[in-house]
Amino acid sequence: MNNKEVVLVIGSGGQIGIELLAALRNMYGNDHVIGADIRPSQEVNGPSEVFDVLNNSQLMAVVRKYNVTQIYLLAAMLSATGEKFPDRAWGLNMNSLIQVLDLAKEKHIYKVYWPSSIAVFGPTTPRNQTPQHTITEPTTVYGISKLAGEHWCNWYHAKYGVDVRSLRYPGLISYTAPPGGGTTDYAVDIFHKALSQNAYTSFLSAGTRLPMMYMPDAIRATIMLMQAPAQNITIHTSYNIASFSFTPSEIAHEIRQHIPDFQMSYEPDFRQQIADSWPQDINDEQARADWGWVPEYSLQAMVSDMIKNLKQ
Ligand code: VAH
Repeated sequence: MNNKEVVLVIGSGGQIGIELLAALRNMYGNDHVIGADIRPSQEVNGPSEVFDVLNNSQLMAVVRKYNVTQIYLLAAMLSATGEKFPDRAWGLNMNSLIQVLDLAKEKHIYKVYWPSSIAVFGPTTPRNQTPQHTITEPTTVYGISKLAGEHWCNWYHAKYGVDVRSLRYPGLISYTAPPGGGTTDYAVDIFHKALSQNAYTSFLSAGTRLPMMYMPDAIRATIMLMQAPAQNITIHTSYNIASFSFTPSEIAHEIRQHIPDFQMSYEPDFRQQIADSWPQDINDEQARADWGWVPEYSLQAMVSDMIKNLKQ
């Protein structure tokens, strides 16, 4: 491990950021990883900054203050919220990325991680075993911004040699952060409600199958990608990665193995249309071939771990 590495995690207070910050602090040492978010953080294991990633002078000041070498840019507005505030979603998701890519182009930093999403796919994309290269006609502002961002990453790599890497995360499930305005976040909220109320009303219909992943697998995939030798990276837009897919009725069945009298009901809302535009399962053979991706958690293991940790 190069002890001159200084990693800045922008969006360290979010669903991915909380866990990625902890994993990176374990890898590089607490003082070599700076947490940054627009809201103050409760996390005090290492240096942290509060600033708006869209304020370029503040971003530059933080990069200079700590001699940052890598940036993980996680700040984003997710799919459901983005449909309510399209201008803000586009502005945050796009301008933050361009500013960070420019820092790499100008050699202030040398490596960037930026998350994409299965939201780049749309209703015309093949829904099963969705390939790495396929039709991408997203129908949400969030998906449009993630698709545009992927092509910006590819352009900065081709034109300026910027080492920016990206994963198309499926719906992510974790117990360390509350649901955050995502269409897949029913799969997080369901655990909180099952334990507190023994019941949950799903905003997606019973048979809505979506690609999902347990956060520990997503964090491990992120670090595997960023640690891979640059010559192994053949995808400079964003890699498909997959773990398991399930429907609300299937996860309800798994929860009942732990909470037998758990009651599930269904009241689909505007998010049903978003979910119906996304794939049901993803082909991730390119990630497996290029940098050895293999998921570790099964649906059953995820449910068991979520309930165990939320009970604590
Ligand atoms: C969302 N959790 O629901 C995010 C994710 C695939 C979905 O990008 O918006």
